[in-house]
Amino acid sequence: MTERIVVVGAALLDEGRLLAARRSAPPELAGRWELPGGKVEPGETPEAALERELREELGVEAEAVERVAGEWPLKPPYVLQVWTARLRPASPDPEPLEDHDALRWLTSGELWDVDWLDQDVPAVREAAARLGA
Ligand code: 9L3
Ligand code: MG
Repeated sequence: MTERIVVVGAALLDEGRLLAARRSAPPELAGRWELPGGKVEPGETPEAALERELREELGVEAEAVERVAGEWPLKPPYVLQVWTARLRPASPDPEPLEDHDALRWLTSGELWDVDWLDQDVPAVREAAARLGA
């Protein structure tokens, strides 16, 4: 079985800050912080998946902006890819609707104040370059 399934994560940027989301499930990931997102469904583009996941998880209308170079292994067969994203002008503010129990907008100086999932650390480091960090 060599098929890989892409999980998209969003580096959602607003006013020079990056959104971090604290997972509430599953138990082994609960309490750790991530770039919100989820699995790309068959026939879906990664950008569309990202926008759908952000709508479902956070209630926002977001737009994928650009791919962050790199790809990071998750539990097989999953791999993590990251896009920067921004809120569309009329978007509601993000709220933790499902899968998360807290959100934080981090400035570049606060980026490492949260306990990121190990898998997300290299992606956050890359995305941080977009914050001027
Ligand atoms: N995952 C890791 N980092 C992320 C995301 C969005 C997801 N930034 C991992 C957690 C799960 C799997 O990928 O094991 C699928 O994610 P989800 O559909 O449970 O969000
Ligand atoms: Mg998710």
